[in-house]
Parts: sequence; structure tokens; C-alpha cells
Amino acid sequence: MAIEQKHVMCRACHAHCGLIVDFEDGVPVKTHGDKDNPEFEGYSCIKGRQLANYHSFDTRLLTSYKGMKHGQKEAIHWRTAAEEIAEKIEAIVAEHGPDSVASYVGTFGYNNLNGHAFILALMDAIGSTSVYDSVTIDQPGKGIARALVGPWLAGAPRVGDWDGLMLVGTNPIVSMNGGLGMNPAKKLHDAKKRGMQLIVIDPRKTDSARQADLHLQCRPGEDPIILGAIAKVVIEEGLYDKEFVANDVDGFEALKKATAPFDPALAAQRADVTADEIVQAARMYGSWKKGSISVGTGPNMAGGGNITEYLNLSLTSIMGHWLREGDINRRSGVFMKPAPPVAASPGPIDAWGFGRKLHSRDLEQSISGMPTAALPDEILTPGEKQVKALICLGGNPMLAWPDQLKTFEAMKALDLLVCLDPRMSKTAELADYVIAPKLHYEVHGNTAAPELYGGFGAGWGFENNYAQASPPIMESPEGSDLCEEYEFLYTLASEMDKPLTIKSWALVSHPDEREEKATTFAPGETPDPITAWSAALNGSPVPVADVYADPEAHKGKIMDAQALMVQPKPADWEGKLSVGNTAMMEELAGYAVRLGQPIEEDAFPMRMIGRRMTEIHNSNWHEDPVQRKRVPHHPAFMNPEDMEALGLSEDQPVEVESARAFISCVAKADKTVKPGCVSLPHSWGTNPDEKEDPLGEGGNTGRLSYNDRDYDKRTGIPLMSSIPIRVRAKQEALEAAE
Ligand SMILES: Nc1nc2c(c(=O)[nH]1)N[C@H]1C(S)=C(S)[C@@H](COP(=O)(O)OP(=O)(O)OC[C@H]3O[C@@H](n4cnc5c(=O)[nH]c(N)nc54)[C@H](O)[C@@H]3O)O[C@H]1N2
Ligand SMILES: Nc1nc2c(c(=O)[nH]1)N[C@H]1C(S)=C(S)[C@@H](COP(=O)(O)OP(=O)(O)OC[C@H]3O[C@@H](n4cnc5c(=O)[nH]c(N)nc54)[C@H](O)[C@@H]3O)O[C@H]1N2
Ligand code: SF4
Ligand SMILES: [Mo]
Repeated sequence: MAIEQKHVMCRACHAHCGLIVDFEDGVPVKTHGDKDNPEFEGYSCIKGRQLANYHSFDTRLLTSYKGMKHGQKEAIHWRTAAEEIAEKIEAIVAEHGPDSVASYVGTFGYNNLNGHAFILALMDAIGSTSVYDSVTIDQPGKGIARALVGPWLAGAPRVGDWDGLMLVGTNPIVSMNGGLGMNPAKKLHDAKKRGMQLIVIDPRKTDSARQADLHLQCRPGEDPIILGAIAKVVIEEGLYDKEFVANDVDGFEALKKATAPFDPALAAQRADVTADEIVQAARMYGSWKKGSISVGTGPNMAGGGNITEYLNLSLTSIMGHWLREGDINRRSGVFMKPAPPVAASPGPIDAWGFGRKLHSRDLEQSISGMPTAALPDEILTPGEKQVKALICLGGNPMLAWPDQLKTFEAMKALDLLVCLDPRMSKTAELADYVIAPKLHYEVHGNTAAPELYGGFGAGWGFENNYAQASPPIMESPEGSDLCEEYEFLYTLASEMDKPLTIKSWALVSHPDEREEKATTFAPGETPDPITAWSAALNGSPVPVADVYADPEAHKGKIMDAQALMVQPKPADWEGKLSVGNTAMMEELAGYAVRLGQPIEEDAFPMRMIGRRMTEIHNSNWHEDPVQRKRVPHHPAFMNPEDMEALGLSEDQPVEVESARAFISCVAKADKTVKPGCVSLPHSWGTNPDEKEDPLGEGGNTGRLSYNDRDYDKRTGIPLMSSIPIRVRAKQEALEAAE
């Protein structure tokens, strides 16, 4: 049988790998990496290789549904659903005002930037400022730190040029989180071969840590202390770039003063590493001419995300680890218009204090967005701005938001809940409507999203001026009635007789132009996908239609473009990077108080730490039989020492209990986990009104969090890692055995 190969882009995570699909008689039979792809070089992960099946899972929705909330799941065409939902939204707005309609964009809104652009436009059209997304329950410290330090216009050096990399609570080899760029295992292998050093700070000996020159297997939640001590050594031993600091950095003295208390011996005691390891890490880091630090979800979810990310960028800045005059930036932009390549910073901007306040709690919008962790309170608390309707685009609050018990009450309290989701997710089960979208092979994919993430810093996005724009390679299943997310959102607006004004993602670094180059679609005929994408990326260095018109770009290619030489700072330039922000120095002082203090011991002596697994992406892929075979139960990875002390055996059902709630999973011995920690994957589990089965869907780690205790006052993110817990054998299992 002849095999026909078609190129496609996988958007099952933010990496957006370029893959090849083998078709036999028009049916996709195999998906695999593309060794000719210049950025991914043949890379694919197990999820990407299962992508063909993802399109035909039994659980895939082939039509939209309504009425789940009332236990009456009824098929409905998405256009009819749009009519009904428009009417309901109009009634809710008339009674409660526009802010009573909220939107939530999850990971598959970010992996699908045209849908995302259209939902933002819809919210504008409704006049609602209740616009939420997953950033504030992910790594919100990133946005805060970038604002307070200020951007460096020329950007950062790329992986191939680093002398060293420090990973703090991130495991990019599995997660593809920034740090190593695309095809991270190969990038790390190549970099190590040419002598790059790697420092990893993580309570678990991760796949990345296994290759480290130095692994600080720390107690979780103490990252600001470790980085504070590293900064102290770098500063006091004069390892930083004095000239760069003199010319381009403000606040150095404040940082020096604030880090002075972080004596390595005291820090080591608190973080449960040795003083020698901290000093060694600082000296190794301080020896790099070009290097990078990448902080991940670990520290961002463990209470000190803002200050950890701020210390990351402060260290980067005092080391001068930015692209400098005469350096080459190979990323001149395809879909995203970059900042001008000048070796200068315009200086810090406000990270909070400018936006929408919540009515239910003392929290407000920050540069990282509205505090999603508090959205359940905005739904449950009566008042003028109470949220009554929620539209979820590619997100799954029931399994992803912290404080699942409260989230459940909130979802049930809504007058209208709409999910755009290809599956009957745990949230969709509680919804009024679920709108079934087309998937990867059926839509126009492109690499705009990872290019956007390139702005997060070094090790994010692509190394080169890479882009892929892959047209659909397959029709949707016969008899299905599916739409693209943007089509539905546009139709919904049209039903309300509202035009949509799409602001371009390509111009996020150019706010003035962004307003100017917005595209308005009047109610009427739905724009075709290229037109919709062209609006969502208007003003991109290469027009969207041109990229799609290039057959080589269908496969993924490095675009012909001038590499940019970094220009000197203009003579009259005033802005500088800032490393001495008062609020951040106060946060650091809060950690200095902990030095020399013992860890508080209470009824919850262990710590739950988050982690990701190759086979699963957040709440996705759990239904895939292949993944299920590899990860049959929800694994609670524990050090064998702890299992022995607790009398637990391999694969024994256990309960993991926090002050908030307990959840059920299965004990797994793993000597890479620091004793005292339980390394537990997130976004498993069921809704609270269902029976929890440790041998089935497992437990939801979000249930272990309170959303209104131990939360960050800027972004609202509560403790989602380093949560105090205790573990015991599952009671029922014990009783059954008796
Ligand atoms: N306890 C704990 N909680 C966490 C985390 C943690 O580490 N620990 N991690 C947090 C992080 S980092 C994040 S980003 C959030 C994620 O939060 P969410 O984005 O809310 O959660 P996901 O599970 O990624 O949900 C994605 C949903 O999109 C659907 N989907 C898949 N493909 C498509 C598509 O093509 N189109 C559409 N419209 N939908 C699609 C899936 O079926 C799924 O229901 O969770 C956070 N929650
Ligand atoms: N295969 C797969 N890939 C994914 C995802 C997925 O679910 N599966 N999710 C995607 C999403 S939404 C995101 S945001 C990214 C996240 O990407 P990463 O941040 O790289 O996520 P993890 O792999 O969970 O790595 C977090 C690490 O932090 C460590 N850790 C936990 N608590 C602490 C702490 O207090 N301090 C320190 N220093 N370390 C700590 C954990 O042991 C773990 O190794 O991954 C994305 N990629
Ligand atoms: S790493 Fe992400 S984008 Fe690449 S194949 Fe796997 S799921 Fe798809
Ligand atoms: Mo995330």
C-alpha cells in the first residue's frame, strides 16, 4: 500500500513540533518526527506520535452538546448553540452588567492564538473586563519580574552560545518549558559536549538534573533563599560584570544590601543543601560569560514565584547575560514583530496598581492578568460585579484550578457555563454548552505561539528565524459538525449584532501600533481561516498569507531574513534595567527572616511537589489507551525511605492529605525524590461529587490547595507546590484487605 506523507504542526503542547503524518488510503496511520525539520531535527514526543488517535478517540466530541448541567446531554449544532448562548449573554448583561460575563483561556487557547484573539475581541465587544487565563495559575512571577526589571530590547543570548545554564524548578527535557529551546534533550546533549555547564535546583533528580554538573536537591519552597545566597556570593566575590552594572543597571546597591543576610551556611540549613553546594553554584554561575537561568512552575507555585523570577532576572542583569552591542540576534521575527535590536533597556514598568480590582477579595489585575485563582470567589460572592457567566476556551477549571472544592461550587453557581473543548471535560460535564472544535490535522496550524513565548527570555521559543504554517491535511470525520474556535466566537458576536475588533498578537511589543493595526469584522459572513489568522497576526514581519503560500513553510523552515546586529545604546538614552525594586526587596526581607529558623513542624510533615510526565499534558491524554498502559494509575512518587517508614508498598493506594482535603493515588517508589517530598502529577482526578478511585482517575492535586490562604498578594496564586501534607494507606483499601 502506498504511503502518502503530509507535514503537520502539533499543537498538543506549546512546543509546536513539526511532524510528519503517514496516510494509507487517506487514513492517518502513523505520526512521527521529521528529521529534515531544521528546528526540531526529528524530535517528537509520545503524545505527538499518538496524535492520529487523538482525532479518533471514542471520547472525542463530534458535535456540540447542551444541558449537561441538568443531566440532559443533548446534541446541538454549534450555530444553534451560538444563537441560544447569545440570547442568554444578552439577558445576563442586561440584568447584571457586562463584567458579569467572564472568559477563561486555558492552555489550548494559548496554543491557538487566533481563537484567543477572537475571545478577547468578544469580551471587548461585550464590554467586560472579567478576562482571565491560566497565566496566573502557572508562572505569574515571570510577567511581574520582567516588568519590574524592565525588558532588554536586544534580547538574550541563545542556547548555542551559553557557557552555562541554571534550571530552577523546571524540567524542560520533559516539559518543553523554556530553558533549552526545542528538542531540549539534543540541545542539552550538544551543549554539554561543547562544555556547557548545568546547575539544577530541584527537590527531585529530574531527567534534566541527571545531566547536571551540580544538582542542589533542595527542600521545596526555599528558592528565594538559595538564589539570594547565590546573588550574595556573586556580588561579594565581585563575579558580576561591573561595567555593565555601571552603565545599564539601577538598584545594584539595594540588591547588595537585601541579599547580604543570605549567608550560604544559613541558607543551606534552611534549604537542606550544603553551604559548599551554594558557594560552588555561585562561583560556577559567576564564571559564565554568557549564560541563562530558567525558573519553572516549581518555585512559581511554591509561594515565592515573584521574587525567585526577580532574582533570576537580577542575576542575569548584573552578569550582563544579555545580547550586547555587535552580537547577532538570529531571530528577526516571522509572526512576531520584535523590539528594536538595541543594547538598552527602556526601564521598568508597573507590574500592578493599574487595573481592574476584584469585588470579592483584596486582589487586582496585574501585568500577569486577572487573578484566576480567585475567580471562584468572584462567582460565589454577591455584589455588583458578581460573575454569572463563564466562557472557557481550551481550559478545564475543574481539574486545573487550585481549590477544586470551591471551584466546583462556583461552576455549579453560574447561570451560564460554556466550554469550547473537544472532549466532555470535567468542566464540560457541569456546563450548559460544550462546543466541539476541529483538531490539529483539520485546521491551519502555525508557530506564532512559540514565537510569542520567545519573548519570555533565553531558552524560550526558537533558536533561529524558524516558522511553520501547515494547512489542514485531513477533513473532519464524516457526519461531524465541528467549527474552529474563532468561527464560533465570531458567530456568537454576530448573533449579538456586535462587530469584533481583533488586536494583533504580532504587535504585543508595540502597543501603539497594536491599536492602529486592529482589524474589525462586522457581523455577517465568517472570515476564512487565513483572513482570521491575518487579523490575529496583523503587522507580522512576514504576512501570514505569504507564509502559508510557501510550500517549504508547510514543513517548517528557517525563513530567509536578515539576522539583526545589535546596535549600540543611543547617546541620550536614559532607561536602565532595575534590580532594586522596593516591593521585591521587601519580599526578599521576608525570606531573610526565615534564615536560621527551623522548618515549622505540624500535623503535615511532608511536602507535595508538582511534576509533569511525558505521557500526559495537564488534564489531557488520560483517556489514551497507549498512555494509560504506560501510566496506569495516578502515581505518588516517594522516596523508598519514606515508603518504608510509612509502611507502604509499591502500587498501594494511598491518601495524600493537606489541611484542605485528601486525595487518592497510588504509591510509587522513586529514589530520585527527596525524602520528605511526594512528587505528584497534577490535573488528574474527578469532580468532587464523584467517587474517587486511586486505581482509576486518581486524585486532583488542586483539591489540596486553599485559594484564599498562603496566596501571592499580587497575582493571587496560592500554594500549588510545596504544600504541607501527610500520607497514609488508603482506608478503604485497608478495610477491604481485613
Ligand atoms: N495542582 C496543580 N494545578 C495546576 C498546575 C499544577 O502544576 N498543579 N499547573 C497549572 C498550569 S501550569 C496550567 S497552564 C493550568 C492549565 O489549565 P487549563 O488550560 O485550564 O487545563 P488543561 O488541562 O490544560 O485543559 C485544556 C483543555 O483544553 C481542551 N483541548 C484540547 N485540545 C483542544 C483544542 O484544540 N481546542 C480547544 N478548544 N480545547 C482543547 C482539553 O480537552 C482540556 O479540557 O493548570 C494549572 N493547574
Ligand atoms: N509532558 C508534558 N509537558 C508539559 C506539560 C505537561 O503536563 N506534560 N505541561 C505544560 C505546562 S502547562 C507548563 S506550565 C510547563 C511547565 O514546565 P515545568 O515548570 O518544567 O514543569 P515540571 O516538569 O513540572 O517541572 C517542575 C519542577 O519543579 C520541581 N519543584 C517542585 N516544587 C519546587 C520548589 O519549591 N522548588 C524547586 N526548585 N523545584 C520545585 C519539581 O520537582 C519539578 O521537577 O510544562 C508544559 N509541558
Ligand atoms: S512536544 Fe508537544 S508539540 Fe511536540 S510532539 Fe510532543 S506534544 Fe506535540
Ligand atoms: Mo502551564
